[in-house]
Amino acid sequence: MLLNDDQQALIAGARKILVIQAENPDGDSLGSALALEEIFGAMGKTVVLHCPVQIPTYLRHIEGWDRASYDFPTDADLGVIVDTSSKILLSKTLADPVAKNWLEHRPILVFDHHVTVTPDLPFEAQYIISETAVATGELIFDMCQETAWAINAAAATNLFISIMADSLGLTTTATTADSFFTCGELVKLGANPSDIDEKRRELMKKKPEILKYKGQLIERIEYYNSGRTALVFVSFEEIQKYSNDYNPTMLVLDEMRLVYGVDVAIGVKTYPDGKLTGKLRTNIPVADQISGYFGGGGHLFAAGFRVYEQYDKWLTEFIGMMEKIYAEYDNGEVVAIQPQHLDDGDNAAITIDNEHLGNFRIRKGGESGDH
Ligand SMILES: [Mn+2]
Repeated sequence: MLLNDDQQALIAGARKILVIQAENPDGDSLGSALALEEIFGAMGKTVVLHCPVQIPTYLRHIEGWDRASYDFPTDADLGVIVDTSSKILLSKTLADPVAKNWLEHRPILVFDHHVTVTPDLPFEAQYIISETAVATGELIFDMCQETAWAINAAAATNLFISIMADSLGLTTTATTADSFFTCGELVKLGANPSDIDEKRRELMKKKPEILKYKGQLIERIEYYNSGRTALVFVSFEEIQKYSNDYNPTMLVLDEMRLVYGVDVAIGVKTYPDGKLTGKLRTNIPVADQISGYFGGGGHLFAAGFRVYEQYDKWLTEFIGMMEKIYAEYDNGEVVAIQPQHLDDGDNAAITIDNEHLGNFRIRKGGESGDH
């Protein structure tokens, strides 16, 4: 059984349940939280959704995203954390003494999947972690099957969204036949894939001037390190002009990674106060290492940082550092675990062998980049 008798009794006996997402909300965590809102709600419970950060714009096609709130009500009698088992991703919530105290004194269930690091929440919690589910949404579906919890059309839609998000449309290596089966069942229960994708595409639409600007950015992409590094620079004037409509770097960054020979794509922005931010997408597992050098953080294939440095000076340092990183990578000196998905919202447990990082300055816990 996924949930033992005690855990089922905890849920059955709860009057009000607080569903908690970590500070890297993605389609899986949001879909799972909204699905639990429906599932527990149908059992007659009051369900409240907490997320310590704003739901990113790209997820706002998901109906109900705005119900995830910064608020941390303390009158719930059970907490359910979705899609994370690590304290680092709950640091914002834990920084609030009231929330921390609540978490330390209430029963907490954690629903998660594919965790390759040891769960380390600094309070008592019962972990229900699937080794096989491609998404927390798939685990929740399996729980529903076991416990005969009803899945209404809204819950089916949200679970479908969560599985599609983490499996990148059922294409990642962690996707199984069961993931496909689950999605089929969810469609039977009322998830409408074309309707879901139509809403997503509607949200992705851009103004004509943004597409024109994208063309300019593509023309300005620079290649360094024998074509292995693709870089695009965005000035503050452009940030002011366009970023309300679209994050300039995200217009081209993923496509820069899809160029023959490119291992590392970076978008760099500068600000009048001397701040410089870098957003990284890579094809080799070094993004975290690069951002770490500049005091940032992130994951193996997606990371970000911010520094206060003059652009030309920074660029020289960056290109030189990339030479070293490529040399080390080519020598097999970087040891990495394959992540389960690649977007910024990735909470896949990722480790890099620090012994092999050589002279690089690793300053963890910094900014994980702009959005
Ligand atoms: Mn997930």
